[in-house]
Amino acid sequence: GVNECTFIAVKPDGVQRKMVGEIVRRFEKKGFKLVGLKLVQASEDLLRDHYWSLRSKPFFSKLITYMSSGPVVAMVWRGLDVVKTARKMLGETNPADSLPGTIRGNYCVEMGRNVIHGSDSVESAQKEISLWFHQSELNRWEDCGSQWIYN
Ligand code: DAT
Ligand code: MG
Repeated sequence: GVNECTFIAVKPDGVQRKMVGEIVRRFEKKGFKLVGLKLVQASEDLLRDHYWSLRSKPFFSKLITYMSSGPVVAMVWRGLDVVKTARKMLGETNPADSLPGTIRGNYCVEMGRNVIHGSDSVESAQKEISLWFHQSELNRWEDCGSQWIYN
């Protein structure tokens, strides 16, 4: 629904490559509402919790090293079907399979440096938001543009 939220993170390579502005711009211009944003150096413990479902994969330890190699920009975005739509905006997990126009399709080439994270379901979004943000860090501001985005 309209009140759905998703967790988006610009990964360390995206921060290093100065892609934060471009990524925020895309979500803003789409019509989604920013409800949380911070620059964080994630601990390995946090990242292991975040990627818990992938713990038995062969690339897991490399993934944790990559994700803890520098700060990430953690965000919460809200809007109609934002979880699914954000995944479309990101592209596929493998940048090589991502269509041009998507973030991964436009700006990266390898799975191990794919620039951005987005929750894959409403349930994982809720888990990830509570893992990365305190309730007090989420801002319920009134968006004066919402009447021009929703009818
Ligand atoms: P996504 O980030 O598209 O949700 P995922 O949750 O399956 O993908 O995996 C998390 C991250 O792990 C992904 O962004 C990049 C990395 N990854 C996934 N599959 C991989 C693989 N086969 N080899 C190397 N890295 C992989
Ligand atoms: Mg995932």
